[in-house]
Amino acid sequence: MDQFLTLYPSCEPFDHGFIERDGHQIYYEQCGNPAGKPAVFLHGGPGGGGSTQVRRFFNPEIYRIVIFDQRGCGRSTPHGLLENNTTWDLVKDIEELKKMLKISKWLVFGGSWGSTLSLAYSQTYPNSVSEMVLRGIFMLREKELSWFYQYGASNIYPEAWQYFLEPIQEEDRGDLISAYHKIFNGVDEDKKLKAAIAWSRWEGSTSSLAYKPEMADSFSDPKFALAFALIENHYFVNKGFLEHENQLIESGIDTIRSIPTIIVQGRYDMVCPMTTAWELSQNWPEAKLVVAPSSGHTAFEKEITHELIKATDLFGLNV
Ligand code: STX
Repeated sequence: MDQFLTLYPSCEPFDHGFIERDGHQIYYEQCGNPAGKPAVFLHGGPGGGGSTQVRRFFNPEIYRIVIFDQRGCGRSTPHGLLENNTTWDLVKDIEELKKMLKISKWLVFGGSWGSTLSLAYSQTYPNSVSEMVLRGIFMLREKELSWFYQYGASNIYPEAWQYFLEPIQEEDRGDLISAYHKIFNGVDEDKKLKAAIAWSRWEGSTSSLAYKPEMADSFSDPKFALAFALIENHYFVNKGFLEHENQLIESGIDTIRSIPTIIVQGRYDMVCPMTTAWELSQNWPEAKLVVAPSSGHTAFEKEITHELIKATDLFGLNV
């Protein structure tokens, strides 16, 4: 590929605000064309928050872009709050936001945990979704959590892994998600913060195909790391609050089969290995799977950005 599509120019929100639910103030913003095609961006983690960069995956002349920070993270408050914070709470928030903005259907765009949430949302409210663009597919199944937090990715990034192991005592390393959970629910705030940074930095160190120190550093920011680590760990200990682990990838597919969907997956995604995207597409051949042949996890890999923008441009032709 010679010519890559790149991010659209930066744009400023024409509207922003908060919705209040169950003790959470949930931040949202709208950018682009107020009369354009509605799209909602679902960020990753869970606990990652939105950013000004993610607006740029959409043509601002075509799209009315809605971005919101999921409960407890980003600009939503209280920061890191885990009460009333489940997949199904977030699904309801999305639908509530859509109703409040008087949108009848929207394109749903989500990567990583955002892809999980996109499937949970679309399977709950199939009539609310016009199209989907999904990236770096993550279904929170045991084998996926174990690959990233116990044994797998550890073999590819041993030096980053060493740092991830550091806060956990030798005898507790047989179940690292639980060991971190104990620290996050303990009373030692200093230990909690150090562990949150180690947890978060692991993901920042493994998200791009070529290690980017600035990405590892940005994930180590204490405020970001605390919400990111606590919320991710809370969702993972609870297995995504799913009834069974194949709920979204198998039994739920019939509900959304006819929604036009493009799945973009990096071949060398170390956070969410390609098997999951492959299994999803085997169960859902109507969705188009696009493999970025030399990319890792993040949406900001050159090939992945290209494919995502190609997808939003294509769906942007649908009115
Ligand atoms: N978490 C994968 C995920 O959803 C296991 C994710 N990884 N990085 C992110 O999200 C952000 C870029 C949003 C921080």
